[in-house]
Amino acid sequence: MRSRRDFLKLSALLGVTGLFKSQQVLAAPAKANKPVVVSTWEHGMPANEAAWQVLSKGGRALDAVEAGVRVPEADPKVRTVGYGGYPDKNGIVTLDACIMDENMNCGSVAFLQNIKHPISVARAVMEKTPHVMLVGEGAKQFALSQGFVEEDLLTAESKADWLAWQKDQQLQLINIENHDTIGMLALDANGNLSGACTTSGAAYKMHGRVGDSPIIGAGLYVDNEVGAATATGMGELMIKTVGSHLVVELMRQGASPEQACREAVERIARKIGDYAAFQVGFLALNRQGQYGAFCIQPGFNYAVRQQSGSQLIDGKSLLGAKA
Ligand code: SD4
Repeated sequence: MRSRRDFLKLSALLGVTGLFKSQQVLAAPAKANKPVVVSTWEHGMPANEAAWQVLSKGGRALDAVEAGVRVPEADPKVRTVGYGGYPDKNGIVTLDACIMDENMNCGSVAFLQNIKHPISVARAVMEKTPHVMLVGEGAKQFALSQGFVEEDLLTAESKADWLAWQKDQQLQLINIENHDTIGMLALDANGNLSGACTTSGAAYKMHGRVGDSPIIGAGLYVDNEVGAATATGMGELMIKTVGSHLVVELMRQGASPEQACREAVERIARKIGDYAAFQVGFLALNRQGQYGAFCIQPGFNYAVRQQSGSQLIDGKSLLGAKA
């Protein structure tokens, strides 16, 4: 067995004691801004309030993000999350969601139909199965076995829009007029991070299409030593760049949340030729409770709730005046 002296000698040889120290600073910030919750788009405002109910009482970030994103999931006026979300090209609402906690536990559902709260099914996958991801009919069967009920999620408004769209069958690409996924990140009073992401995906997508939102690393990533990130917009671009994981790794290397989001957007712009035709927005929160965002097109905003109150902030963008 190695003695403490051997360990110290080895550490000195490798020059790693400094590294350990800097990781400790990241893992246990003395004066973090906590609790705090951030989420994508204007519908993040009421969602954050639900999360704040948990966080302000000293509750766990995981419970906060689940409670938060359930608000737009249940709101038929939010047309790209949960109940009332735009259907796919066949007129079927299919939902994607994932959740991740401070211990690297995560759960995900994709292509889920007729269940209003995919985020809670994702949490059940995380907590009650040995798996990370369930899809389609299997995910639904699992949800039913857990007491979730089957519901029709296609509202009269979404059905009418789909029927109108069917006349010209123009595939809607995700741009600034057509997006709304909610990604939410929270840091609780104990200094722990969690995140959740839930969506009905791209409107009138191909039947069976799954975006980034249920893919751990693409639509959401949490590393309690560093920070958390989530994404909204054209999911194919986030999958190709494993965008949310990239943002967290950039923060690990010292980037601020906004710098990390910007670098991830610039990576997309460097690698993907037609990036300017799409919207992508990243939102990040680090272990110190600092947050930031960056997107391709102007128009992306995010909601913040902390002790000092709530705010809706315009994200800086690559193609906008604020870049
Ligand atoms: C997707 N990223 O399915 C989702 C859609 C989205 O804001 O974010 N809309 O590609």
